[in-house]
This record gives sequence, C-alpha cells and structure tokens, in this order.
Amino acid sequence: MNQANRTNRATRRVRPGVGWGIVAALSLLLIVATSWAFVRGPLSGWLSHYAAASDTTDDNAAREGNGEVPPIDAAAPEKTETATFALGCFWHPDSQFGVLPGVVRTRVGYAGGTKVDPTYHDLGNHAETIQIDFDPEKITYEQLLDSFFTLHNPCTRSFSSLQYRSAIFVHGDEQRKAAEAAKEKYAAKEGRTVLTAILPAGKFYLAEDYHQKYLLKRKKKLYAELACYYPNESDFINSTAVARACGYIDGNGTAEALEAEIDSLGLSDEAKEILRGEHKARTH
Ligand code: MHO
Repeated sequence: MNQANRTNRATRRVRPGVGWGIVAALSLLLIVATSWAFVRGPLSGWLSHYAAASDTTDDNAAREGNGEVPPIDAAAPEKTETATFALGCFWHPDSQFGVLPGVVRTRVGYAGGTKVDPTYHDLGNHAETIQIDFDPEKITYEQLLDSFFTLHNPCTRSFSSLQYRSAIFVHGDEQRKAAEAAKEKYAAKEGRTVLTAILPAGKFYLAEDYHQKYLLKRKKKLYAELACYYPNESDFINSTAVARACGYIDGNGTAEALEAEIDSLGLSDEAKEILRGEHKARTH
C-alpha cells in the first residue's frame, strides 16, 4: 500500500505538472494584461485627478511646455517703454522695481563701460544695472525716477565705485530732461552733491542667469512653480509674474497690492501662503 501510494502520488505529480504549467503561464498572462489595462485606464485617471486636485509639483510638471502662462503674463501690454538705472548691487533693485504697478519686466546686467562681453567676475568699467520695461499708461518715467532716488542715496561715496556707481542711462531726449530735472530736485532736497551720472543708454549686457530674480531663486518652491511655466530662462526673466513674486518675497509692495494680484501669478495655494508669509515677515 505504501509502495502503491508512493507510485500513485509520483504519477499524479508528473502528469498534472504539464497542465499546471500551462495554467500558470495563462494566469500570468492574464495578470499582466489586467494590470496593464488598469494602469492605463482607471489608475492613470485617478492619478491625474489627484495631481490636479492637490496642485503639487506633478501638476506643474503637467503644465510644462503646454504654453499656459500665469494670468498676469497673458495680460501683459504690448507697448512698453524702457528705463535703465544703476544704483548699486542689482539684486535688490530687481525686486524693488519688480513690484511697482505698471512695471512689466525687469532684467539685470552690465552697462556704462567699454569692456566687451563683461561678466560678473570680469566687469571691466561697467556698472551693475537694472533695465525695466514699463507700461507708460500705468507708471510714468518720472515716477520711476522718484523710486530710483528713494531706493538709494546717491550722495554717499558707496555709490561712486565703478561697479556700484549711481547712473541713469537715458533712452532719448525726453528721458534725459526728466532725469536732469529729477536729479536737481533730489539735490535741492538733500542739499548735497548728487553723484548720479546721466548718460545715453548704450549697450546693455545681460547678467548671468543666477543674478536674474536672485532673491526669488533662493525660495525653491516658488521658483520651481514659476520655472515650470518657463522652461526657457529668457522667458522666465521676462515674466511679470516672476518679477512680482521676486519683489513680494523680499517684502516690497503693500499687502493690499499683493492680495489684489496674488491670484494672477499662477501659484498653487501652498506657494501663495509662502509668498504671503515671506512678504509679511520682510515688509520694510
Ligand atoms: N553683497 C553682494 C553683492 C552682490 S551684487 C550682485 C556680495 O557679497 O557679493 O554685487
């Protein structure tokens, strides 16, 4: 009986083995096919729904390259004028001018010297300079000049070094007259010699990427969200939303102004909270 049983079991083990192999292979095929259908169908649906609802980096990644831009950029005016100022290190002016209502774009660079293709570490006789594109229907050149003189004190020697000198690079005769008038007004108010040079705008060399919107780039979450709209650095630099975020993050502009336009910057709720918090903490 023992012998018979053993034989019997051995026979059963071998013969059904072939059948089980086929069943296992078919089952495996079925599992793979079902999983694939699930991943392609319901799972991907749920995942994209979750990404959209949670407004995370995944959501931003989905926006990359599809041409969507923050509402404030979609509404940017076509006609702008340009102002070019040197007033010391350009990091803060980039933020300070960036929040002014009517300022559409800012960029930082080097101007006023003769060295061809200057770089930050090989500046030659250029000055750190900010260039501002503005909507003349919303802000005047005179108002920008007022900000220029408010944002630094061109009577102190610190603004007389070549790199950090105070200068207004004028685009045309009208700007030159306005700049001279503003300088005189400021000198009369201070009762001191104003070191600001007024020169015709010449070649402006864009500074290295890491200097553009410098203070915003230090806030990784906001930077990442805005960069998703603009994979290309020059588009990023030219964004009004980016200029505004860079300004508010450093405490410039009023809380009211921030609230009035925060929804137009294309930020997630989490990023908006960060921006509000930083603005409040740093308001000058
Ligand atoms: N205080 C800054 C100046 C940088 S600015 C772009 C520094 O320590 O480098 O000149």
